[in-house]
Amino acid sequence: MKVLILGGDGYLGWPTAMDFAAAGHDVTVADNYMRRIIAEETDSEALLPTPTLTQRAAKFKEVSGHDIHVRIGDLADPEVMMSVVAEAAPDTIIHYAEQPSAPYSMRGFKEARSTFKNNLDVTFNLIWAMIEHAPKAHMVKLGTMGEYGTPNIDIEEGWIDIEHKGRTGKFLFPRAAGSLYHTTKVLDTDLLWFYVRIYGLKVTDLMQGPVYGLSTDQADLDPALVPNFHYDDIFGTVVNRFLVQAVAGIPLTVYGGGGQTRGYLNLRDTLQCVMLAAQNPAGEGELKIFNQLTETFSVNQIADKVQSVGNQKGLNVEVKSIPNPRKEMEEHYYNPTHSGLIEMGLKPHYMTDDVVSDMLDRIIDAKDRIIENRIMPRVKWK
Ligand code: USQ
Repeated sequence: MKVLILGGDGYLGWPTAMDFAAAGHDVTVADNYMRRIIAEETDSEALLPTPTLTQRAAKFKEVSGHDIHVRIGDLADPEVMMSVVAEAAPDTIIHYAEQPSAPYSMRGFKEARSTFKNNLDVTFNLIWAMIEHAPKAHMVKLGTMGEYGTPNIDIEEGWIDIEHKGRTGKFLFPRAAGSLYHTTKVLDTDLLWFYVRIYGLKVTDLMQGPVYGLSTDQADLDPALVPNFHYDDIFGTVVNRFLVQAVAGIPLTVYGGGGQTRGYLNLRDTLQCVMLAAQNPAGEGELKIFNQLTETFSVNQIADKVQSVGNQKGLNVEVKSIPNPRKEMEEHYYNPTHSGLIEMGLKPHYMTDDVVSDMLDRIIDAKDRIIENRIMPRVKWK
């Protein structure tokens, strides 16, 4: 396949690029370094050094023999998007090119506006670039489980059959996101569904939960290929944050009651899911939706797991509830269906003690790089 990866510099984008290239696909990545710029502005740089995309692609070629073509440009600019899609002439387009931080999107007007503009503009430009230059291509779009929020009913995979006054119909599952970032993904889904219905585009929308991990087959080939591993309050996801806190000797920052439950997955499983989605494309005029997670945990369960494995390694891990900076339910029902990707062949890597222990070992090696004032939450939901 000719594969174009938008947002190829990200935590997921870069490992995905290596994974597809290693599998023999012809890979182009595009990115405007928005995350790097925000990380610098907010003092939220990743734990381990991440060379530029061009440098990482050169290192990957050296150690694996595979090429990754790099385009640096702002995909929110329609001309850039049109030229990237026209030149790459892709069979598959993987769309990660969004501002992914919920806290950043809630920081103030400037941050909300830039998240809204970037995320919606990139999706809209991509839709039109496909219509004009790649109408037969399949888009694999990264959505989020956060689109659904935490409803008091089971969460289906994207669609729900509703019976109303004796008649039935199939609709997008109701969405109620908890941050502006998550809301941009709800809007993306509606936009995609419109263009799928009316223009016959082929789209798979992957509703993914929080990801953890820093190891993949390709990333492990050289330290320069490591994914951007964030532990700060802006880009760090909860499991990665707790691992770093355990190593730094900072009590694990459980927000509020800690009953907040989400569907988690290992970075290795993100790669499998995206590959499976690419290999099983949606048909013309079809919007396929999968819930991309492998197991559900509450924040307290994650804290207990990191504490228990950390203590076995002599880290003396403490857990401390702090006031919740977010507006979210701290006790709630949560039961998402997630059988679609398993049926396509996903073989999950669960969060076992060994997996947690290996991640802690990697972080212990980088302990000197941890900057403690990046850990406490700096953004409150107003
Ligand atoms: N949390 C804590 N302590 C922390 C950090 C987070 O208790 O130190 C809690 C949060 O309040 C939340 C849960 O952990 O209830 C998950 O938070 P998170 O920061 O790991 O994840 P979130 O902000 O929801 O966003 C992340 C990614 C986002 C992706 C999303 C999937 O940044 O790009 O879309 O996970 S999901 O959460 O399913 O919407």
